Amino acid sequence: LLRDVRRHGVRKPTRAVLRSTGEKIDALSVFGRQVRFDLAAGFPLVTTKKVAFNAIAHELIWFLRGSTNIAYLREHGVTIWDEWADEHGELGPVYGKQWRSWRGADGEVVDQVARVVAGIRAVVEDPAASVGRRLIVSAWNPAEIEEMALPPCHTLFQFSVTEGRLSCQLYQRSADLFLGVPFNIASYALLTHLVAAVTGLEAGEFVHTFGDAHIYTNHLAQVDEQLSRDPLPLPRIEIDAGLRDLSAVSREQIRLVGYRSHAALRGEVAV
Ligand code: THF
Repeated sequence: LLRDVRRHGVRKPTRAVLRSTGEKIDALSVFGRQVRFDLAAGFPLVTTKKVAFNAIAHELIWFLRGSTNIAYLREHGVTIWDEWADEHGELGPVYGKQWRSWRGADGEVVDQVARVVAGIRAVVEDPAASVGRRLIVSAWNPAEIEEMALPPCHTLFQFSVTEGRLSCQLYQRSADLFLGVPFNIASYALLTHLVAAVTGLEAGEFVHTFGDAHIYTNHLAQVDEQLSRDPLPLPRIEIDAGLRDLSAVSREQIRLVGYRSHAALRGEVAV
C-alpha cells in the first residue's frame, strides 16, 4: 500500500500542521483501498520498522475501558494522544465514549462493545441468528463530532463469524500510512484476538478498508527507506486463557511473542 500510494498518490494540501515549524503539510493521497490479513498466519505487526506494540496494547485497553482522558495512557508512558488533549487531558467524546456509552436521543446509553460480544455469542449458539450481519460498532456519532478533539479516523467496524472463526473489517475514513496505520492494523488485529478469546472462537481475518489513504510529505524519505527493507517473519500473539471481560483486560493478559523488526524510523506527526 505504501508503494502504491508513493507511486499513484496525488499531492494535496491538508488541514494539518507540523508543530515543530508551524507549517502546513501536504500529503500524497489515494481514495479507496483494501488490504486483508489472515490472523492464523501470524500477528500483523509491521516488521520493516520497529513498531511500539506496548503503546498499541495500552491504547486499545484504554478504548475498551471507555476512557477519553489521557491519564491512563500517561501512567503507562504512552504519549500518542498528547497533541490533541486539552489542559485536563480530555479529548471529548472520542472512541472510548462512543464504543462503551453511545448516548441515544432519549438519554438511553448503548454499550456497543457489550452488545456486539453478546451478538457474537448468539451467533455461536445459532448461526442463523438475526444479529449475524449486524455486528457493528460505530465511533462516528454525527451529533457529537463537534465536541471531539478529532473526528474518529477508524470510523466503524464489523465482525463476522464463519466456521468457528471470527473476522473483523474496519472502515478507516482517513489513514496516515507511515505513522498511524501500523498502529491501526495491530490494534484491530489485537481486538479481533481479544473478542475471539471471550467468545470461544479462533481469530479469522482482519480486513482493512480505507477512505483517504495518504503519506504526509515529511515522511517520504522514511517511507523510501522502509520500502527498501525486506519484511521479517511475523510474531504471534498470546491471550491469557482466563480473560472473560473486555472492560477489565490488562496488559499482562496480552503477550507478543517473537517480534523481530528492522530499526525504528522516526517521523513527526501532523496535528
Ligand atoms: N493524526 C495523524 N496525523 N496521524 C495519526 O496516525 C493519527 N492517529 C491518532 C490520531 N490522530 C492522528 C493518534 N495515533 C503516533 C502513532 C499513533 C498516533 C499518533 C502518533 C506516533 O507518533 N508514532 C511514532 C512514535 C510511537 C511512540 O510513541 O513510541 C512511531 O514511530 O510509531 C491514528 O489513529
